[in-house]
Amino acid sequence: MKKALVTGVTGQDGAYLSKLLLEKNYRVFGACRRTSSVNLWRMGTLDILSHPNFHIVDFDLTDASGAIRLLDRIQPDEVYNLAAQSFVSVSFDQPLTTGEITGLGAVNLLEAIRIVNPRIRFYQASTSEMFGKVQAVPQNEDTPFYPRSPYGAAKLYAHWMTVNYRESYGIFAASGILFNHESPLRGLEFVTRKITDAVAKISLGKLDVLELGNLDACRDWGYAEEYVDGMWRMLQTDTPETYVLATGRTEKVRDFVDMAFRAMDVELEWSGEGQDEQGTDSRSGQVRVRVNPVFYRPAEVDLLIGDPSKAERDLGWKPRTTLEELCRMMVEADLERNRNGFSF
Ligand code: NDP
Ligand code: GDR
Repeated sequence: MKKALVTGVTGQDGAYLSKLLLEKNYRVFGACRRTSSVNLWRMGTLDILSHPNFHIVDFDLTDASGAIRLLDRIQPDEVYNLAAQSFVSVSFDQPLTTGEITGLGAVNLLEAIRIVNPRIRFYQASTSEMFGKVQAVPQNEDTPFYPRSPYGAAKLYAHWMTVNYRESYGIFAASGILFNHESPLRGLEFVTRKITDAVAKISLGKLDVLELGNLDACRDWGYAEEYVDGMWRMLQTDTPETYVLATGRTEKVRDFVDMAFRAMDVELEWSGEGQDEQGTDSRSGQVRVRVNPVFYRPAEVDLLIGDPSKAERDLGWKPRTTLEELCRMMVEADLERNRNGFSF
């Protein structure tokens, strides 16, 4: 039976990946950092907490000696590093913490692998945020990087260190440059889930207006459950490489807002521009969406659209769920949660 260590297991991807690995008959060690409140709801939703092959282990990514001891104790075949301070907005307020966790944290694991057992395979959760300011469209594995946030810069450091450990020490270290991927398990701070949760609340009469920042940013949004399968595939090849996972379709934040309201049979009419823009329910005349400059970032990534053809060719990986299907799935999950009186 193969053993995998998954960092960031309390997050969206960690939960989906653990479920996938358990289905593939792995023994899965989910690494959690110590917090004062329990944060196991995603694993609970996917019903993996009581699985006999699933084990929660204590680990903070910033703890270098803890990484060595953990790998020595578990002796995993594969390590998936999904832990990060992953919210771009917060990285502007906490650049040093973000650098320590999101950047240096990956090197703690790479070093531990080098010291404990260089045959352990390593996956690094890299990101389209590394492309940042548009250098080419669509973006692929050869597109130059230009990160636009402390988060993007920290991830770029971790990405290059992954490549470096691959080339310097022959470690099987793969880097997945994943474009935005969403699901009903997405954190409420990210824009898609913020929108679908608000749309559910508005339709249940629990909220009047949704406030957002830049509506013109374009993102390539896919379905998280499909993307974790791509991560696994990257560690099953003969040679470690860098792969882009994306859908190849880009939409504006405003278009996702329209899509989510349409899932509730509400058509929005847009008026105004920039910070004065608002969306009105065409039937009731009520303002439902308003721009609030507080949600703008010091520097924005304007246009992300990925070219996943290398992953398609080498890994047989392909996105299947359309953005409309994904958006509807998220709205329906949020309706259900809000009807039951809670949303995480
Ligand atoms: P989440 O924000 O949902 O999860 C992040 C995870 O990292 C949480 O489990 C969190 O734990 C953990 N974490 C944070 N700091 C530490 C630390 N010091 N020690 C140990 N664990 C820590 O992210 P996603 O699941 O969406 O993303 C997974 C990874 O993929 C991240 O690295 C992200 O940056 C990257 N990525 C995500 C994309 C996306 O669209 N979702 C796209 C490209 C890359 P806790 O619950 O304790 O906070
Ligand atoms: P992103 O995701 O920064 O792409 O990073 P997020 O959903 O936070 O933002 C996407 C775009 O929406 C714009 N936006 C808003 N964003 C948020 N969060 N809240 C708002 O109110 C709002 N209004 C407009 C943003 O400005 C941005 O342009 C995500 C994370 O998962 C990263 O960890 C990951 O690496 C990348 O995706 C790929």
